[in-house]
Amino acid sequence: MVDPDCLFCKIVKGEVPAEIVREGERTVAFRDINPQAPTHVLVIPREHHADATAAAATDTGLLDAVVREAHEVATAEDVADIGYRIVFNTGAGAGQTVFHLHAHVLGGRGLSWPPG
Ligand code: DGP
Repeated sequence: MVDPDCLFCKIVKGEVPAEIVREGERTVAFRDINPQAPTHVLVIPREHHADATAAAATDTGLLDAVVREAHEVATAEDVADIGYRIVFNTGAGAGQTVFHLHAHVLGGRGLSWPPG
């Protein structure tokens, strides 16, 4: 499914430009427009799902594909060995602003815990 009004669906279709780092059968990975770490890549499914909860309810294999791709991105960016973070902001209360499922892949600097 595609939502014609969704920003990330438009990136998948090439209607909105993005710095794409990897493309797979089910996923697209591109650099975040407002990076919070030296590596800050978003991994999204080609299909539109509002968030992780929605994706899990309809297609659990999709979350697996997104997480595996996030790891591939971290490896390609050379941050997998030192440690990186995969974040799914899920819901406005958790800071989600774009309602197309996306994994933030963050690395290349020390990452403190707990997150804000
Ligand atoms: P979240 O707050 O978890 O929904 O993260 C959305 C992220 O999407 C945020 O870190 C900024 C990024 N973003 C928003 N608009 C664009 C865009 O047009 N292009 C790219 N590359 N990233 C975007």
